[in-house]
Amino acid sequence: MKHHLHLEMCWSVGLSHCCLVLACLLICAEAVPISIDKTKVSPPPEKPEEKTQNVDTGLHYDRYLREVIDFLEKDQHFREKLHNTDMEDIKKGKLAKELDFVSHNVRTKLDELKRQEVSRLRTLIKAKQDIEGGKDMAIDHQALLKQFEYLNHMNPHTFEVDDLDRLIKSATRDLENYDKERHEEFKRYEMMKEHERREHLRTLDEENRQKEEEHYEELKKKHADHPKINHPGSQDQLKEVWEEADGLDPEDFDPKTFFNLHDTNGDGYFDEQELEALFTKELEKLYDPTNEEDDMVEMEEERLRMREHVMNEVDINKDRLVSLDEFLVATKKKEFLEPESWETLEQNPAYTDEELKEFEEQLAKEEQDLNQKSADLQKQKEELERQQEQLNAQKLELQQAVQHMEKLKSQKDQAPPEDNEGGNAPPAPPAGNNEPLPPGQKEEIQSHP
Ligand SMILES: [Ca+2]
Ligand SMILES: [Ca+2]
Repeated sequence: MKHHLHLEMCWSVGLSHCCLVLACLLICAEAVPISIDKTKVSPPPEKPEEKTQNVDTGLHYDRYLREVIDFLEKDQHFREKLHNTDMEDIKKGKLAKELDFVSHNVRTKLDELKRQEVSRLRTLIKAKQDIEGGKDMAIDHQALLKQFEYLNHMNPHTFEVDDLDRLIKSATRDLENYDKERHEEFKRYEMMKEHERREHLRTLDEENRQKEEEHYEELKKKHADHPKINHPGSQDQLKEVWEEADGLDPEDFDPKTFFNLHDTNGDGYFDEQELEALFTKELEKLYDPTNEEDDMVEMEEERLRMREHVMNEVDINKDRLVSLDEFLVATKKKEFLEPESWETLEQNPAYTDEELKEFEEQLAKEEQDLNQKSADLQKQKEELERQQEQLNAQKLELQQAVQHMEKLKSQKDQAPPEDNEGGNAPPAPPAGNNEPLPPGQKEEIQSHP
């Protein structure tokens, strides 16, 4: 859940970036009608000053953007907007706001596009390594150019290592920030959890508070009681995966075979997901979703910690991928063969007392602001009620006046005829059922036996 939320958050940041680029592109293509085939939206014409401006803005977005536009065009609401929006509105960013209305289905597809973008960046890394490894001749430049055609306006003939470096750097920076945000989010999650626990304790009487505290300590103990956790990325840990997940004989353990088995997409690298998948066995020793004491949000944080630790140790060139060479080098190190014990999440508190204090103060301040707002609203409400009362009083007065007038009128109507002496008013009709029948009828009834 948390994880999902976070993805959405990241996505919306990415999306707004896209919108900016989208708006820029559309502005640059001002002479072209909006309803043109979007595959023909080409990067802005090459101008010397633009070339330098473009250097650091992450060119991979151009292609990504084109696909995003294609998908957005499939969304009924957005398509209508796109065709009915004029240039001024686009410049003012009104179109960007419409993205909030893009249907969920389209967003999921956009998430998929984002993943594809990451995969394309992986290809770039490989191309760069091939060039550096002197395998330049083996690269099919035309095929690569086709896949990364957005590079064309920058360098029409070949990929230079510099071009690739820039793209790789921007991608790894994004991913690093993503990890950092996840840690921050987790920290806030843990502080909120502790805060709520303390708040709950405050509502209890002495006896229940003690019971609750004992229960809490018990759960902590229960959670801490687990089979030995292998050091992530160590021989012991990988051997356990080899034996239990792969069903192979531990005697036959071979790093190269292991690498190929778990390079699930077969691209010759362990990426972050492939590494994280290796820790599932260890994490199952620590976390069971059916246990009250095991928090699955914490499990995912532990998985992230493990992956970061291994990446840090093994990824020598810091491209966030583990090549077979890097992996084999790591398997010869002392840390692989005789690792220290792994300190789990609980042994490394997510926050300090000071940070918790600050967090709680911030919460208190927010609550105070809310209370202030609520007090203001209460005042407004009271004022409205007062006005309402006044209105009601006026209404009552009016009703009474009307009643009074009606009473006067009916008194006037029921007044005796002599009061009308000399007037033109017709005589009042006789009351009751004594109204005389028309002469003919009267006689008919009377003549009846
Ligand atoms: Ca792989
Ligand atoms: Ca690497």
